[in-house]
Amino acid sequence: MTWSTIVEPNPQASQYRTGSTEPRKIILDCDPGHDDAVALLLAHGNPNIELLAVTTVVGNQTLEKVTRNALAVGTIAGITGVPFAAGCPRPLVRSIETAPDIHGESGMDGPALPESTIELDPRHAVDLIIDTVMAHEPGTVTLVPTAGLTNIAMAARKEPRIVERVKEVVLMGGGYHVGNWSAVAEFNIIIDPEAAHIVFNEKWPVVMVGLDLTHQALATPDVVEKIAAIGTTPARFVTELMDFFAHTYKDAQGFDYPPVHDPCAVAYVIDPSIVSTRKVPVNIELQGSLTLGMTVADFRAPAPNDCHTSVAVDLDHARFWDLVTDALVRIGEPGANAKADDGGRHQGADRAQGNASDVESGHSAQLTAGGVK
Ligand SMILES: [Ca+2]
Repeated sequence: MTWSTIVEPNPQASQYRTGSTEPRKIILDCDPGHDDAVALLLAHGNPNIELLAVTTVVGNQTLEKVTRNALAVGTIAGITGVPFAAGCPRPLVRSIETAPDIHGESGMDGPALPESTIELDPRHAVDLIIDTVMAHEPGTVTLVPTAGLTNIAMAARKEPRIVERVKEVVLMGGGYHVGNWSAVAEFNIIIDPEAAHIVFNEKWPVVMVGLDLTHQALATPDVVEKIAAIGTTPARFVTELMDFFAHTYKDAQGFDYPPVHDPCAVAYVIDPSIVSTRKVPVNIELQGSLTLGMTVADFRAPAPNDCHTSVAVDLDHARFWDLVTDALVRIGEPGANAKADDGGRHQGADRAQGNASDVESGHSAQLTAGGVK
């Protein structure tokens, strides 16, 4: 990998999805969260995604903390004109369960976080989701939940018409052969299994980007080096996130390199050839004393014709990380919107500042290595 391929937008990563030149409209429902932060940066920085809204829900940490973190990431990325709204402060039925062993007490420990320059939308996230879906043409909005499914389930119950209007739900959660919060259950599902049950049983297309897939999305040293070489504030933020994430994943789950789950769902929306899937019925275990929250996938026979669920199987690791680095290059140095607590800006960040306006004006394809070299 040469230096120029590190810092130039990757042409392959920028290819539009087959058969469509329109960016995919998404709502990112998240609980930042180290990997949620990368998902948000990928969604913002990729030209094939139109980010309609960012909503938060209790998960990795309390609603208050993950909402603050989401606003901080949006500030670092220089996101403007996208509503951010806070949603449900607890699961539908269960008590709150957070993940400080993985994400720290703040929910996004590691980097210093800036004061947010983004004002929170006054609407509840559930209402923002409903308003956004209903305001767009049917079949044009994709929901991308990367957290517990409380907000999405509530939205489907409050306004059932969204179910037939949503293009698909591409969620990070579950796993058909592996768990992480129990032997068979994944965190986002087990923290609110009733909500997951609602989401998986509504008849919208559901793509489950689970641990089987996301455990392939390891932030290996070569990946982190490429991101560090970009030299901007957002890129440095990601390397600091990955540094913390690597330590907790090593200590808590024995990973040599951390799996960066959430951006895999965004990557699927950008280019499904990076994330292969298989159609299979999936349902959520709600009664099992050992298996609560298990995403039970029935692989016994060819999927029935009315099967509306599929699971992610294989990740193209290189192209996935190319998408992430490409998005960071395009984001460039948001400048005034990213005053980090440390007060000091990386030299490369200053040199990259010219790129941000190109991205804003939609001419991101003109970005060259000169901006950051
Ligand atoms: Ca998450």
